[in-house]
Amino acid sequence: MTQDELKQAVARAAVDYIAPRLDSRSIVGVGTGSTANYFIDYLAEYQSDFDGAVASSEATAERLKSHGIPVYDLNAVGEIEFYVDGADETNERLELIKGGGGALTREKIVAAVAKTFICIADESKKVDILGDFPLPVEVIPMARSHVGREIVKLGGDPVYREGFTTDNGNIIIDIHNLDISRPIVMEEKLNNVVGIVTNGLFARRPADLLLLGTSDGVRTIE
Ligand code: ABF
Repeated sequence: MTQDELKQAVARAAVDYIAPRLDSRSIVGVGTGSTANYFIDYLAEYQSDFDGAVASSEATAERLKSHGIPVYDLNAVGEIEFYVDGADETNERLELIKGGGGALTREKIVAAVAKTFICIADESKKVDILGDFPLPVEVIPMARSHVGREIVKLGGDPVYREGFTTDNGNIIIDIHNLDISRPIVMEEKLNNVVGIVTNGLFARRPADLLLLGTSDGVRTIE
């Protein structure tokens, strides 16, 4: 199977998992990226079975609306039962690196609100130790140099993502060669750097369920 077919398989598996658990008041949190896009397309088949969605990016909001799925502001909804999103890397404990697409801040907010966070990923994303994928951090533009220096103190190599502005009007720095052998500790250290809005480690709040696309089928890990 191609990587794209694996993404489609996990997106389909996520819809199969949540569809029977939705009712007319349910709000679904929806992530960003190519795997999440397949999820949106399959979720649209069930749009009469739930109320609407909260989107983790402008791009996702547009795609949901193009299918006729109502998109709500997070502040206008009560509970989010499920948040479904992809990842750039996952380890066995379902701690993740996210933010390759630059939507990490809104993704982390929706994940924090959701009762169940379902991560959908093809097997290329599964690693023993996080960190081969450069860790994205969203940064207030005026703090760029300061944050870069703090990242060097933490042992990483900061690389400014040229020509990219987040949905929140900020910049992204990708951290290369960072030791993420203790993901929660590193997430908290980065949380303490003034000027970083959000870092792409999802370890304090990992996924609850991972649907991993492999050539032998979709593996469920919890
Ligand atoms: C988002 O999309 C991310 O946080 C991650 O950066 C990315 C994964 O992309 P894809 O599904 O296209 O591989 O979920």
